[in-house]
Amino acid sequence: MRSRRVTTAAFATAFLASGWIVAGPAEGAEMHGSVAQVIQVLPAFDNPEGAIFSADGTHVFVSNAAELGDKTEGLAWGEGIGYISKLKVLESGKLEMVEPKLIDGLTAPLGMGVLPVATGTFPKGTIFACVGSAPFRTATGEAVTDPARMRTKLLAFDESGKVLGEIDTGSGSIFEEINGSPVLLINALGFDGDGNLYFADTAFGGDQFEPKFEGKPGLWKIPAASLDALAAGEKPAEMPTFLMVPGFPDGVEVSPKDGMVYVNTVGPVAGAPDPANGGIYAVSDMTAALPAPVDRDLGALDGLDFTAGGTMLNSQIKGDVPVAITVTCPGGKSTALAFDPETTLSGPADVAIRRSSGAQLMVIPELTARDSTPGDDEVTVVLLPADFDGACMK
Ligand SMILES: [Ca+2]
Ligand SMILES: [Ca+2]
Ligand SMILES: [Ca+2]
Repeated sequence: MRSRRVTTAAFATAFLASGWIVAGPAEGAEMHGSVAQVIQVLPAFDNPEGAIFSADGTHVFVSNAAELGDKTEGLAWGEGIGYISKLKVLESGKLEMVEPKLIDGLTAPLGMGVLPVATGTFPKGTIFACVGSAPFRTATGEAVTDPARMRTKLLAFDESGKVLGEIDTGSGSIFEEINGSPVLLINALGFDGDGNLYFADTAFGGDQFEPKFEGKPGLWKIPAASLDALAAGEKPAEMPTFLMVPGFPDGVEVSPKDGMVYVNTVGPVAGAPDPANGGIYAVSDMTAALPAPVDRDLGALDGLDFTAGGTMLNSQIKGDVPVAITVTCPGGKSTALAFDPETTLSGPADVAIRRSSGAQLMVIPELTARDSTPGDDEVTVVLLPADFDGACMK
């Protein structure tokens, strides 16, 4: 590849151009045979990027990335004004706000994941969130050029909002020691069943600093046994490992079906070079070469999650691509998700699915690009009918 460089300006321009994405019967696209029922649109957020269900499925946490909108010319998250909301899942599947700002004062909270096992430091069910990413500016829109001020990290908290610890991935961290670049855009994370943590660095945003620098887009693995040492600021016995992923990886999740780590790419949203042109990779070995993508040419992918039956759903944020959510049956090619009633999604980002038998709830945060009115951006809740995974067999 000639260059992996993409400018913050290009990223922002693409977001500006991406506009509103209309989800519904996408012309020409093959549709999945089971239709998502839209049960709620909740306009109560500020550029919501990520959603996650609590371990017992009774609550949903939403990350509000707080993009600055008309305070800046280019896309930038506001330093220290991002937050995480807590909502309760009602019997109907609808969500009810419990605490709009459960955790406040964050920069660019994005994807989240739930720890499936206990470590010495973190109880089972601890929520980890990606925070601190570039591109960001001060809350009033002033430029930030000191790279030391970029504190990307994994923030760990419990369901009451109590912060239990954090793992530094920014300037001077072990992650920079390993591959020569601090983590620039820590976008999403997922755990496997043993508690190993995987996260994606999209690595946009190095242009805001002086001197400018290029990040390294790719997938990181933190062994479960190393979480505590890293949170204590110590060198772990087993170091994190890095796998370069071209095309600017964004969403990541471990399949409950085959145990592989799936990661998608968002590069095309910024016109950035992406050999998969909005694709999905399945990784089983962090030390082997990246395999060919399992699917490609899907637009600009953001979120990624699985149903109980191992059906994969990816969200798509490029405005000129009509399919907003793709559905990929195990071993199959991707189709489009249809909604009833038809709905408008404004940048569907890091989706969450509550895996269960019967109908499964899916929460879709809409990142709403460059929005200037905080507090009214949407999260859409849909029900994937009981026959959703079964429709893969037909
Ligand atoms: Ca905003
Ligand atoms: Ca994302
Ligand atoms: Ca708004």
